[in-house]
Amino acid sequence: MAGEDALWNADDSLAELASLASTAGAEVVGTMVQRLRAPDPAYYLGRGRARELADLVTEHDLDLIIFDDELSPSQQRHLETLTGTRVIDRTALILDIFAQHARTREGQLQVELAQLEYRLPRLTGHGRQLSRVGGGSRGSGGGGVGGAIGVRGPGETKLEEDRRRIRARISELGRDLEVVRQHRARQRGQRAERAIPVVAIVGYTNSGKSTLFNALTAAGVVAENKLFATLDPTTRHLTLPTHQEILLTDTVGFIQKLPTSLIAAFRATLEEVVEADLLLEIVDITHENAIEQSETVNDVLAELGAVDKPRVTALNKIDRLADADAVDTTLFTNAVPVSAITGRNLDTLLVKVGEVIRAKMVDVRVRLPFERGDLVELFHRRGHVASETPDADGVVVVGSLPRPLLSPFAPFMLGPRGRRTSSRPNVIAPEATAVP
Ligand SMILES: Nc1nc2c(ncn2[C@@H]2O[C@H](COP(=O)(O)OP(=O)(O)OP(=O)(O)O)[C@@H](O)[C@H]2O)c(=O)[nH]1
Ligand SMILES: [Mg+2]
Repeated sequence: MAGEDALWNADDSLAELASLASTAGAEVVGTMVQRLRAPDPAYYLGRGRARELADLVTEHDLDLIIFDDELSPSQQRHLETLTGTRVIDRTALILDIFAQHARTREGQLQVELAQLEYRLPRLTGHGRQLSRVGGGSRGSGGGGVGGAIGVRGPGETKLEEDRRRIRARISELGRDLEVVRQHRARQRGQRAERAIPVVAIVGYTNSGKSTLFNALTAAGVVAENKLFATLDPTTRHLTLPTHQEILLTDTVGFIQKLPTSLIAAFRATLEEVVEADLLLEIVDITHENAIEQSETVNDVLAELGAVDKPRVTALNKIDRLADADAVDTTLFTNAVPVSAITGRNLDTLLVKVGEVIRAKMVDVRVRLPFERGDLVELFHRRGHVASETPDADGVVVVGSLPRPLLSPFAPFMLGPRGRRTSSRPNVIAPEATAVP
Protein backbone atom coordinates (compact mmCIF):
# COMPACT_ATOMS: atom_id res chain seq x y z
CA MET A 1 0.00 0.00 0.00
CA ALA A 2 1.45 3.39 -0.84
CA GLY A 3 0.38 6.96 -0.83
CA GLU A 4 1.89 10.02 -2.46
CA ASP A 5 4.72 11.94 -0.81
CA ALA A 6 5.88 15.37 -1.92
CA LEU A 7 9.33 14.06 -2.78
CA TRP A 8 8.93 10.37 -3.43
CA ASN A 9 6.65 8.78 -5.98
CA ALA A 10 4.38 5.99 -4.77
CA ASP A 11 6.05 3.17 -6.73
CA ASP A 12 9.55 3.96 -5.45
CA SER A 13 8.27 4.25 -1.91
CA LEU A 14 6.45 0.94 -2.28
CA ALA A 15 9.57 -0.76 -3.65
CA GLU A 16 11.38 0.47 -0.56
CA LEU A 17 8.56 -0.81 1.66
CA ALA A 18 9.02 -4.23 0.02
CA SER A 19 12.72 -4.27 0.89
CA LEU A 20 11.90 -3.24 4.43
CA ALA A 21 9.41 -6.12 4.56
CA SER A 22 11.94 -8.66 3.34
CA THR A 23 14.54 -7.30 5.74
CA ALA A 24 11.99 -8.00 8.49
CA GLY A 25 11.57 -11.55 7.23
CA ALA A 26 8.34 -11.34 5.23
CA GLU A 27 7.80 -12.69 1.75
CA VAL A 28 6.19 -10.04 -0.44
CA VAL A 29 3.37 -11.60 -2.45
CA GLY A 30 1.80 -8.54 -4.04
CA THR A 31 1.33 -4.79 -3.93
CA MET A 32 -1.61 -2.46 -4.41
CA VAL A 33 -1.68 1.29 -5.10
CA GLN A 34 -4.66 3.59 -4.98
CA ARG A 35 -4.49 7.29 -5.75
CA LEU A 36 -6.70 9.13 -3.33
CA ARG A 37 -7.56 12.77 -2.85
CA ALA A 38 -7.92 12.09 0.85
CA PRO A 39 -7.69 8.84 2.80
CA ASP A 40 -11.00 7.26 3.80
CA PRO A 41 -11.52 7.84 7.54
CA ALA A 42 -12.59 4.25 8.17
CA TYR A 43 -10.39 2.14 5.86
CA TYR A 44 -7.75 4.55 4.52
CA LEU A 45 -8.51 2.98 1.11
CA GLY A 46 -11.76 3.57 -0.72
CA ARG A 47 -14.49 1.11 0.37
CA GLY A 48 -14.43 -0.82 -2.92
CA ARG A 49 -10.64 -1.18 -2.80
CA ALA A 50 -10.81 -2.30 0.81
CA ARG A 51 -13.22 -5.11 -0.06
CA GLU A 52 -10.98 -6.09 -2.99
CA LEU A 53 -8.15 -6.35 -0.50
CA ALA A 54 -10.22 -8.62 1.74
CA ASP A 55 -10.89 -10.91 -1.25
CA LEU A 56 -7.16 -11.06 -2.06
CA VAL A 57 -6.44 -12.08 1.51
CA THR A 58 -8.85 -15.00 1.28
CA GLU A 59 -7.76 -15.99 -2.21
CA HIS A 60 -4.02 -16.11 -1.44
CA ASP A 61 -4.29 -16.94 2.25
CA LEU A 62 -2.23 -13.87 3.19
CA ASP A 63 -1.24 -13.33 6.79
CA LEU A 64 -0.03 -9.73 6.78
CA ILE A 65 -0.93 -6.43 5.10
CA ILE A 66 1.53 -3.53 5.34
CA PHE A 67 0.48 0.05 4.57
CA ASP A 68 3.15 2.47 3.40
CA ASP A 69 1.53 5.35 5.27
CA GLU A 70 0.69 5.76 8.89
CA LEU A 71 -2.76 4.39 9.73
CA SER A 72 -4.87 5.77 12.49
CA PRO A 73 -5.60 3.23 15.24
CA SER A 74 -9.23 3.00 14.11
CA GLN A 75 -8.32 2.55 10.42
CA GLN A 76 -6.03 -0.28 11.42
CA ARG A 77 -8.79 -1.88 13.50
CA HIS A 78 -11.41 -1.56 10.78
CA LEU A 79 -9.09 -3.05 8.18
CA GLU A 80 -8.22 -5.98 10.44
CA THR A 81 -11.91 -6.68 11.03
CA LEU A 82 -12.74 -6.43 7.33
CA THR A 83 -9.87 -8.57 6.06
CA GLY A 84 -9.56 -10.94 9.00
CA THR A 85 -5.78 -10.57 8.95
CA ARG A 86 -3.07 -8.51 10.63
CA VAL A 87 -2.63 -4.99 9.29
CA ILE A 88 0.41 -2.87 10.14
CA ASP A 89 1.92 0.32 8.76
CA ARG A 90 5.42 1.42 7.71
CA THR A 91 6.18 2.71 11.19
CA ALA A 92 5.36 -0.62 12.86
CA LEU A 93 7.49 -2.40 10.26
CA ILE A 94 10.47 -0.11 10.86
CA LEU A 95 10.06 -0.54 14.61
CA ASP A 96 10.08 -4.30 14.12
CA ILE A 97 13.36 -4.14 12.19
CA PHE A 98 14.82 -1.86 14.84
CA ALA A 99 13.78 -4.37 17.52
CA GLN A 100 15.52 -7.17 15.63
CA HIS A 101 18.71 -5.16 15.14
CA ALA A 102 19.12 -3.42 18.50
CA ARG A 103 22.23 -4.83 20.15
CA THR A 104 23.27 -2.51 22.94
CA ARG A 105 21.23 -1.60 25.97
CA GLU A 106 20.93 1.96 24.68
CA GLY A 107 19.52 0.74 21.38
CA GLN A 108 17.10 -1.61 23.10
CA LEU A 109 15.86 1.11 25.46
CA GLN A 110 15.29 3.46 22.53
CA VAL A 111 13.42 0.86 20.49
CA GLU A 112 11.25 -0.11 23.44
CA LEU A 113 10.40 3.53 24.06
CA ALA A 114 9.48 4.08 20.42
CA GLN A 115 7.38 0.90 20.36
CA LEU A 116 5.47 1.80 23.50
CA GLU A 117 4.85 5.35 22.25
CA TYR A 118 3.52 3.79 19.07
CA ARG A 119 1.32 1.26 20.84
CA LEU A 120 -0.13 3.47 23.52
CA PRO A 121 -2.73 5.27 21.38
CA ARG A 122 -3.61 1.94 19.76
CA LEU A 123 -4.70 0.35 23.02
CA THR A 124 -8.19 1.74 23.44
CA GLY A 125 -10.92 -0.75 22.54
CA HIS A 126 -8.30 -2.83 20.82
CA GLY A 127 -8.72 -5.81 23.07
CA ARG A 128 -9.28 -8.60 20.63
CA GLN A 129 -6.18 -7.96 18.51
CA LEU A 130 -3.95 -7.23 21.42
CA SER A 131 -4.60 -10.60 22.99
CA ARG A 132 -2.60 -11.98 20.10
CA VAL A 133 0.24 -9.57 20.73
CA GLY A 134 3.23 -10.04 22.93
CA GLY A 135 4.77 -13.40 22.19
CA GLY A 136 8.09 -11.83 23.12
CA SER A 137 9.78 -13.55 20.22
CA ARG A 138 12.28 -10.78 19.61
CA GLY A 139 14.72 -11.66 16.89
CA SER A 140 13.99 -15.34 17.33
CA GLY A 141 12.85 -15.84 13.77
CA GLY A 142 10.52 -18.49 15.13
CA GLY A 143 6.82 -18.70 14.38
CA GLY A 144 5.08 -17.75 11.16
CA VAL A 145 7.17 -15.61 8.86
CA GLY A 146 5.05 -12.52 8.38
CA GLY A 147 2.82 -13.13 11.35
CA ALA A 148 5.30 -11.98 13.94
CA ILE A 149 6.20 -8.69 12.25
CA GLY A 150 5.22 -5.65 14.24
CA VAL A 151 4.79 -7.50 17.52
CA ARG A 152 8.36 -8.55 18.18
CA GLY A 153 10.49 -6.69 20.58
CA PRO A 154 10.55 -5.60 24.13
CA GLY A 155 7.37 -4.55 25.80
CA GLU A 156 5.47 -7.83 25.73
CA THR A 157 2.36 -5.73 25.92
CA LYS A 158 -0.53 -8.02 26.79
CA LEU A 159 -4.11 -7.08 26.15
CA GLU A 160 -4.86 -6.80 29.82
CA GLU A 161 -2.03 -4.42 30.51
CA ASP A 162 -3.53 -1.02 31.02
CA ARG A 163 -2.29 2.25 29.71
CA ARG A 164 -1.15 3.30 33.13
CA ARG A 165 1.47 0.57 33.24
CA ILE A 166 2.67 1.47 29.76
CA ARG A 167 2.90 5.12 30.72
CA ALA A 168 4.86 4.18 33.83
CA ARG A 169 7.24 2.12 31.68
CA ILE A 170 7.58 5.03 29.23
CA SER A 171 8.67 7.38 31.99
CA GLU A 172 11.02 4.76 33.40
CA LEU A 173 12.60 4.37 29.95
CA GLY A 174 12.79 8.14 29.66
CA ARG A 175 14.77 8.26 32.91
CA ASP A 176 17.09 5.43 31.86
CA LEU A 177 17.73 7.11 28.53
CA GLU A 178 18.44 10.39 30.24
CA VAL A 179 21.26 8.63 32.10
CA VAL A 180 22.59 7.27 28.79
CA ARG A 181 22.31 10.73 27.24
CA GLN A 182 24.23 12.35 30.07
CA HIS A 183 26.92 9.70 29.85
CA ARG A 184 27.31 10.41 26.14
CA ALA A 185 27.35 14.14 26.81
CA ARG A 186 30.20 13.64 29.31
CA GLN A 187 32.15 11.60 26.76
CA ARG A 188 31.66 14.33 24.19
CA GLY A 189 32.76 16.91 26.75
CA GLN A 190 36.02 15.00 27.25
CA ARG A 191 36.59 14.79 23.51
CA ALA A 192 35.92 18.50 23.12
CA GLU A 193 38.52 19.24 25.79
CA ARG A 194 41.05 17.31 23.80
CA ALA A 195 39.98 19.30 20.73
CA ILE A 196 39.68 16.26 18.49
CA PRO A 197 37.21 17.04 15.71
CA VAL A 198 34.29 14.62 15.53
CA VAL A 199 33.09 13.53 12.10
CA ALA A 200 29.68 11.81 12.03
CA ILE A 201 28.77 9.59 9.10
CA VAL A 202 25.18 10.22 8.03
CA GLY A 203 23.14 8.90 5.14
CA TYR A 204 20.22 6.93 3.93
CA THR A 205 19.89 3.37 5.17
CA ASN A 206 21.92 0.88 3.10
CA SER A 207 24.00 3.62 1.43
CA GLY A 208 27.24 2.02 2.67
CA LYS A 209 27.96 3.95 5.88
CA SER A 210 29.26 0.96 7.84
CA THR A 211 31.24 -0.36 4.87
CA LEU A 212 32.96 3.01 4.55
CA PHE A 213 33.48 3.26 8.30
CA ASN A 214 35.13 -0.18 8.31
CA ALA A 215 37.24 0.62 5.26
CA LEU A 216 38.55 3.75 7.00
CA THR A 217 39.01 2.39 10.52
CA ALA A 218 39.10 -1.42 10.25
CA ALA A 219 36.44 -1.49 12.98
CA GLY A 220 34.47 -4.57 12.00
CA VAL A 221 31.01 -2.98 12.24
CA VAL A 222 28.31 -5.19 10.72
CA ALA A 223 27.64 -4.12 7.12
CA GLU A 224 24.89 -5.95 5.34
CA ASN A 225 22.49 -5.62 2.47
CA LYS A 226 19.75 -5.00 4.99
CA LEU A 227 17.94 -1.85 5.94
CA PHE A 228 18.92 -0.54 9.35
CA ALA A 229 21.73 -3.04 9.92
CA THR A 230 23.28 -0.44 12.24
CA LEU A 231 21.39 1.09 15.15
CA ASP A 232 24.06 1.87 17.68
CA PRO A 233 26.79 4.45 17.23
CA THR A 234 30.42 3.32 17.09
CA THR A 235 33.30 5.78 17.28
CA ARG A 236 36.96 5.25 16.28
CA HIS A 237 40.12 7.30 16.02
CA LEU A 238 41.36 8.00 12.55
CA THR A 239 44.49 9.78 11.34
CA LEU A 240 44.02 11.75 8.13
CA PRO A 241 46.67 11.74 5.37
CA THR A 242 47.59 15.21 6.68
CA HIS A 243 48.49 13.55 10.06
CA GLN A 244 45.54 15.24 11.71
CA GLU A 245 43.52 13.14 14.13
CA ILE A 246 39.74 12.89 14.01
CA LEU A 247 37.05 10.77 15.64
CA LEU A 248 34.74 9.07 13.17
CA THR A 249 31.25 7.91 14.21
CA ASP A 250 29.04 5.43 12.36
CA THR A 251 25.38 5.43 13.31
CA VAL A 252 21.77 4.66 12.40
CA GLY A 253 20.63 5.45 8.86
CA PHE A 254 17.72 7.59 7.80
CA ILE A 255 14.66 6.76 5.72
CA GLN A 256 11.68 8.66 4.36
CA LYS A 257 8.55 8.95 6.50
CA LEU A 258 10.47 8.39 9.73
CA PRO A 259 7.95 9.30 12.40
CA THR A 260 8.99 12.20 14.61
CA SER A 261 8.33 10.07 17.70
CA LEU A 262 10.95 7.60 16.50
CA ILE A 263 13.49 10.33 15.92
CA ALA A 264 12.70 11.61 19.42
CA ALA A 265 13.18 8.15 20.95
CA PHE A 266 16.62 7.94 19.29
CA ARG A 267 17.70 11.28 20.68
CA ALA A 268 20.60 9.85 22.69
CA THR A 269 22.02 8.20 19.56
CA LEU A 270 21.29 11.07 17.20
CA GLU A 271 22.98 13.60 19.44
CA GLU A 272 26.26 12.16 18.14
CA VAL A 273 25.21 13.67 14.80
CA VAL A 274 23.92 16.90 16.31
CA GLU A 275 27.15 17.50 18.23
CA ALA A 276 29.56 16.54 15.45
CA ASP A 277 31.98 19.08 13.97
CA LEU A 278 31.50 17.79 10.46
CA LEU A 279 29.02 15.53 8.71
CA LEU A 280 30.28 12.97 6.23
CA GLU A 281 27.19 12.16 4.17
CA ILE A 282 27.19 8.89 2.25
CA VAL A 283 25.00 8.72 -0.84
CA ASP A 284 24.50 5.52 -2.83
CA ILE A 285 24.95 7.30 -6.15
CA THR A 286 23.96 4.15 -8.04
CA HIS A 287 20.49 4.08 -6.46
CA GLU A 288 17.77 5.35 -8.77
CA ASN A 289 16.42 7.47 -5.92
CA ALA A 290 19.81 8.85 -4.87
CA ILE A 291 18.57 12.45 -5.02
CA GLU A 292 15.38 11.72 -3.11
CA GLN A 293 17.38 9.82 -0.51
CA SER A 294 19.79 12.71 -0.05
CA GLU A 295 16.88 15.16 0.20
CA THR A 296 15.33 12.94 2.85
CA VAL A 297 18.62 12.94 4.77
CA ASN A 298 18.56 16.74 4.60
CA ASP A 299 14.99 16.81 5.91
CA VAL A 300 15.91 14.65 8.91
CA LEU A 301 19.05 16.71 9.55
CA ALA A 302 16.91 19.85 9.47
CA GLU A 303 14.57 18.28 12.00
CA LEU A 304 17.59 17.58 14.21
CA GLY A 305 18.92 21.10 13.74
CA ALA A 306 22.11 19.80 12.09
CA VAL A 307 21.54 20.69 8.45
CA ASP A 308 23.96 23.64 8.40
CA LYS A 309 27.00 21.80 9.74
CA PRO A 310 30.09 21.65 7.54
CA ARG A 311 29.66 18.71 5.23
CA VAL A 312 31.56 16.42 2.88
CA THR A 313 29.62 14.05 0.65
CA ALA A 314 30.86 10.61 -0.41
CA LEU A 315 29.09 9.49 -3.58
CA ASN A 316 29.47 5.78 -2.93
CA LYS A 317 29.41 2.49 -4.89
CA ILE A 318 31.03 3.92 -8.06
CA ASP A 319 32.51 0.46 -8.66
CA ARG A 320 29.03 -0.41 -9.96
CA LEU A 321 29.10 2.30 -12.59
CA ALA A 322 30.38 1.82 -16.12
CA ASP A 323 31.69 5.39 -16.18
CA ALA A 324 32.58 6.62 -12.71
CA ASP A 325 34.02 9.85 -14.15
CA ALA A 326 30.58 10.87 -15.36
CA VAL A 327 29.23 11.22 -11.82
CA ASP A 328 27.79 14.71 -11.33
CA THR A 329 29.26 16.05 -8.11
CA THR A 330 27.74 19.53 -8.44
CA LEU A 331 24.45 18.60 -6.78
CA PHE A 332 26.13 17.86 -3.45
CA THR A 333 28.33 19.68 -0.95
CA ASN A 334 32.09 18.95 -1.26
CA ALA A 335 31.34 15.73 -3.10
CA VAL A 336 33.89 12.99 -3.83
CA PRO A 337 32.91 9.89 -5.83
CA VAL A 338 34.19 6.80 -3.99
CA SER A 339 33.87 3.08 -3.61
CA ALA A 340 33.93 1.91 0.00
CA ILE A 341 34.33 -1.66 -1.24
CA THR A 342 37.30 -1.21 -3.58
CA GLY A 343 38.77 1.71 -1.64
CA ARG A 344 38.83 3.94 -4.71
CA ASN A 345 39.21 7.67 -3.92
CA LEU A 346 39.04 7.18 -0.17
CA ASP A 347 42.33 9.08 0.20
CA THR A 348 40.87 12.02 -1.76
CA LEU A 349 37.80 11.88 0.48
CA LEU A 350 39.93 12.10 3.62
CA VAL A 351 41.97 14.98 2.21
CA LYS A 352 38.68 16.81 1.59
CA VAL A 353 37.55 16.07 5.16
CA GLY A 354 40.86 17.50 6.41
CA GLU A 355 40.41 20.65 4.30
CA VAL A 356 36.91 21.33 5.56
CA ILE A 357 37.96 20.80 9.17
CA ARG A 358 40.95 23.07 8.65
CA ALA A 359 38.70 25.84 7.31
CA LYS A 360 37.16 26.01 10.79
CA MET A 361 40.53 26.38 12.52
CA VAL A 362 42.52 29.48 13.35
CA ASP A 363 45.65 30.44 11.37
CA VAL A 364 48.69 30.85 13.60
CA ARG A 365 52.47 31.48 13.47
CA VAL A 366 54.40 30.36 16.52
CA ARG A 367 58.05 30.02 17.48
CA LEU A 368 58.24 26.98 19.73
CA PRO A 369 61.38 26.65 21.87
CA PHE A 370 63.46 23.54 21.15
CA GLU A 371 62.55 22.04 24.52
CA ARG A 372 58.82 22.20 23.64
CA GLY A 373 58.84 19.24 21.27
CA ASP A 374 55.56 18.23 22.90
CA LEU A 375 53.86 21.32 21.42
CA VAL A 376 55.35 20.67 17.97
CA GLU A 377 53.93 17.18 18.15
CA LEU A 378 50.53 18.44 19.40
CA PHE A 379 50.41 20.92 16.51
CA HIS A 380 50.86 18.06 14.06
CA ARG A 381 48.29 15.80 15.65
CA ARG A 382 45.50 18.29 16.30
CA GLY A 383 46.15 21.06 13.85
CA HIS A 384 47.49 21.50 10.36
CA VAL A 385 51.16 22.34 9.81
CA ALA A 386 51.84 24.35 6.65
CA SER A 387 55.56 24.87 7.32
CA GLU A 388 58.09 24.17 10.04
CA THR A 389 61.35 26.10 10.00
CA PRO A 390 64.06 25.94 12.70
CA ASP A 391 65.93 29.17 13.50
CA ALA A 392 68.31 30.20 16.29
CA ASP A 393 65.63 30.39 19.02
CA GLY A 394 63.35 27.54 18.16
CA VAL A 395 61.09 26.11 15.48
CA VAL A 396 58.80 28.50 13.59
CA VAL A 397 55.57 26.66 12.81
CA VAL A 398 53.00 28.17 10.47
CA GLY A 399 49.61 26.51 10.17
CA SER A 400 46.22 26.33 11.81
CA LEU A 401 44.88 25.07 15.12
CA PRO A 402 41.42 24.35 16.55
CA ARG A 403 40.29 27.30 18.68
CA PRO A 404 40.04 25.31 21.97
CA LEU A 405 43.70 24.36 21.60
CA LEU A 406 45.17 27.85 21.28
CA SER A 407 46.04 28.57 24.92
CA PRO A 408 49.20 26.43 25.33
CA PHE A 409 50.55 28.07 22.16
CA ALA A 410 49.64 31.62 23.22
CA PRO A 411 53.03 32.50 24.81
CA PHE A 412 54.78 31.62 21.55
CA MET A 413 52.60 33.48 19.06
CA LEU A 414 54.38 35.51 16.37
CA GLY A 415 53.12 38.48 14.36
CA PRO A 416 53.24 38.43 10.57
CA ARG A 417 56.99 39.32 10.48
CA GLY A 418 58.04 36.94 13.18
CA ARG A 419 57.68 39.24 16.21
CA ARG A 420 55.85 38.19 19.33
CA THR A 421 52.34 39.65 19.16
CA SER A 422 52.17 40.29 22.87
CA SER A 423 54.61 40.63 25.69
CA ARG A 424 52.11 39.13 28.10
CA PRO A 425 52.06 35.37 28.25
CA ASN A 426 48.81 33.45 28.06
CA VAL A 427 47.15 35.99 25.81
CA ILE A 428 45.72 34.44 22.71
CA ALA A 429 46.64 36.06 19.42
CA PRO A 430 44.08 38.59 18.22
CA GLU A 431 40.94 37.46 16.42
CA ALA A 432 42.33 39.06 13.27
CA THR A 433 44.33 35.87 12.73
CA ALA A 434 41.13 33.81 12.40
CA VAL A 435 40.25 32.38 9.03
CA PRO A 436 37.22 34.29 7.71
N1 LIG B 1 29.11 -2.30 -4.91
C1 LIG B 1 29.26 -1.69 -3.73
N2 LIG B 1 28.50 -2.06 -2.68
C2 LIG B 1 28.68 -1.41 -1.52
C3 LIG B 1 29.65 -0.36 -1.36
N3 LIG B 1 29.58 0.08 -0.09
C4 LIG B 1 28.61 -0.64 0.53
N4 LIG B 1 28.07 -1.55 -0.32
C5 LIG B 1 27.04 -2.55 -0.02
O1 LIG B 1 25.85 -1.88 0.37
C6 LIG B 1 25.17 -2.65 1.37
C7 LIG B 1 24.91 -1.78 2.59
O2 LIG B 1 26.14 -1.48 3.19
P1 LIG B 1 26.23 -1.00 4.72
O3 LIG B 1 27.63 -0.54 4.91
O4 LIG B 1 25.67 -2.01 5.65
O5 LIG B 1 25.25 0.26 4.65
P2 LIG B 1 24.77 1.20 5.85
O6 LIG B 1 24.61 2.55 5.23
O7 LIG B 1 25.67 1.07 7.01
O8 LIG B 1 23.34 0.59 6.15
P3 LIG B 1 22.43 0.64 7.50
O9 LIG B 1 23.32 0.51 8.70
O10 LIG B 1 21.54 -0.52 7.29
O11 LIG B 1 21.71 1.94 7.45
C8 LIG B 1 26.05 -3.86 1.67
O12 LIG B 1 25.55 -4.95 0.92
C9 LIG B 1 27.41 -3.42 1.17
O13 LIG B 1 28.21 -4.50 0.75
C10 LIG B 1 30.45 -0.01 -2.52
O14 LIG B 1 31.31 0.86 -2.51
N5 LIG B 1 30.20 -0.71 -3.65
MG1 LIG C 1 25.29 0.50 8.93
